Amino acid sequence: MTAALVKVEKRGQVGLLTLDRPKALNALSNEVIAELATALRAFDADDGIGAVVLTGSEKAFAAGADIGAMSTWSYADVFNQDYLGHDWESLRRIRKPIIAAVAGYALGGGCELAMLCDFIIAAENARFGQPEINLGIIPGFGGTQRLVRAIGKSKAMDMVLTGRMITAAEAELAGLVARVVPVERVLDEAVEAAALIASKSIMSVMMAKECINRAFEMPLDEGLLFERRNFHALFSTDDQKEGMAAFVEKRKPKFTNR
Ligand code: DAK
Repeated sequence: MTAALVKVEKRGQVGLLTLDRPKALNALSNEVIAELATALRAFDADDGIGAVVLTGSEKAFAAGADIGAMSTWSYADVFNQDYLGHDWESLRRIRKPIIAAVAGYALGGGCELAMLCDFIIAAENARFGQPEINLGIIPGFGGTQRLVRAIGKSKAMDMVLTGRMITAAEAELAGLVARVVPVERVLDEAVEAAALIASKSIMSVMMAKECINRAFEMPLDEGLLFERRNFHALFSTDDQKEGMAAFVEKRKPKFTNR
C-alpha cells in the first residue's frame, strides 16, 4: 500500500488535512487531488465536523501542479483525460468552510487551491505566485479568475504575466489573505478559527458561505434577494430560536444544527 499523500485528522469538530508530499514540495499530482477530494467529501458528510483546515508544510503549502507529470503531455492527452478536471471541480462543491493555513510556497495550482478555500491565514514566510507563464502555460484552475476578484486587475496582471511571487505582507495588503501570523502560529490560528466557526449553527454557516460565493456569480440585485431569502429561511430553524433566546437570557447558545 502506498503512503497517504494527504494526512487526515480530526481536532474536535475541526477536520484537518495536511498535504504530505514533502520531496516534491507538495506538488499537486492527480493522486494528491483525488485524495484531497475524497477526504473533503468525507468531512462534508460528517455531522461531527463543522469546518476544515487545509495546510501543507512549513516550506510549502503546495508548489503547484506536478510539472514532471505534465511535461510530456500533448493537448490530446490533457483534453481527453480532462486533466485535473473532475476532482478539482468537485472541491468547489464542498459546503462546509475550508480555511487554508499557508506557510512557504503557494504557487500555481497551490495558490489556486488556497484561493479555492474560503479564506487564507498566512504565515509570515508565505509566498504566493502564479508562475505558469515561466513554463509556457497559463493558470488552469482559477488563477486568471479568482485572483482578479481577490486583488484586482492590475495586481493580478502583474502576478500572472511576470510570474513573480508576492510576500505574505503584500498578499495581506492586497486582500488575498485574511491574516498573517508568525510561522509557528499559522496552524493553531487556523484551527482556532475553524473551531470558532464550528461552534456556530452549521446551517447559518453554510448559508453564509453560499451567499458570499454567490456575490461572485450574480448581479447585486439577485445577490441581495438570494441573501434575503436565506435570511428569511433561517427563521424556520431551531438554531435561530436558540441563538436569540440565549442572547436574551444572557447565556451561551446550544446549537443543534436543526
Ligand atoms: N512539480 C513537481 N515537482 C516540483 C514542483 C512542481 N510544481 N515544485 C517543486 N518540485 C520539486 C523539485 O523538482 C525538487 O525535486 P528534486 O529535484 O529534489 O527531485 C523538489 O521539489 C524541491 O524543489 P527545488 O529544489 O526547486 O526547491 P527550491 O527551494 O530551490 O525552489 C520553488 C522552490 C518552489 C521556488 C521551485 O521548486 C519552483 O519554482 N517550483 C515550481 C513552481 C511552479 O512553477 N509551479 C507552477 C506549476 S504549473 C488545473 C489545475 C491546476 C493547474 C493547472 C490546471 N486544472 C484543473 C485544469 C496548475 C498548474 C501549475 O501549478
